[in-house]
Amino acid sequence: MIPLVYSEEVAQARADGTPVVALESTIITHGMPYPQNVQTARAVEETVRANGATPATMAVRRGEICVGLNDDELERLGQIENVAKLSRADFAACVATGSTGATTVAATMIAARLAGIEVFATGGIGGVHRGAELSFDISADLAELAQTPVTVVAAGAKAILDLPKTLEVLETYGVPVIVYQQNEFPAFWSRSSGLPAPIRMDSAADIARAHIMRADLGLPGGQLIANPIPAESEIAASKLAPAIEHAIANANDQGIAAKDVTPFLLQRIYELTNGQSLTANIALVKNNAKLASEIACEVAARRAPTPLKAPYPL
Ligand code: PSU
Ligand code: MN
Repeated sequence: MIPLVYSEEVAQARADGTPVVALESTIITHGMPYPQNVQTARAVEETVRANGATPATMAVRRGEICVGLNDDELERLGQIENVAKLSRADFAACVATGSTGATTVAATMIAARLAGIEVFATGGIGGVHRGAELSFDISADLAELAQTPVTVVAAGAKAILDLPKTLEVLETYGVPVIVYQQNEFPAFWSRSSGLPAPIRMDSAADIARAHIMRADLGLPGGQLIANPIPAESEIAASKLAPAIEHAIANANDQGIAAKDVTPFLLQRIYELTNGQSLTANIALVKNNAKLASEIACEVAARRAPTPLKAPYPL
């Protein structure tokens, strides 16, 4: 038996057949400081509701896979320290031993598939780290996108990563990388990366159609939707470059490795930019939640033909 536990509002949405958008929890526990992490998580959930879908923040709590967290649970998750960061490799072990953990993009996709949720919003995905030719540090998020049928909306990938290599690996794995409404792959805090969009789409309806066609064709895996940060919130890549270099040098000096790398770099960049990186991060996550909700509505409309409402035409 799979120990899935639904929040009240997600259970209701499922009963009603209305769209649900998955949200991850590692961004709360390892991606942002308290209390902004909890405030952001709540604001993102509100954005999903305001755009016609129901939010399902995923986590594992004492061996239960939570599909949706209530307000108290979000608050507690945001406050606890040293909570595990779960990816594909440690997800089953955490559930089996009755432990607690926050879900990364990879683990959230796994939980979403189990719960029948097809669309997921986050900030940025994990990818190929700089120097991966020596460290072999490539996020399990990429392999997950290759095999789990969930459409993930992110603001591209962070410039802490090697973006050209990240796109190469996604292409090798056959993951569609669809950039929303521009011709350039976005770089998280900035709208431009200098890299061309592998695919461009301009509407949530087109993205939903591609998601459904992929399943119909029997192609495994999901889609990565790269949604540029709103122009008024972006930070120029050149402005962030020194902080990124500095953070990566610190990580190397301190021998930070494996799953500690991404949280360490995010925290260092937050400190080095005096919190500016966080303001942009919050804006882009909300922006992604809006697009994901629109896509989820379009997918739902195509999956279940709307029954005729009374009075029926004669
Ligand atoms: N990138 C961000 N913010 C984040 C993460 C990545 O801009 O919070 C988190 C996500 O949960 C992502 C994970 O799935 O880090 C990737 O970690 P790793 O590189 O160890 O796979
Ligand atoms: Mn890694």
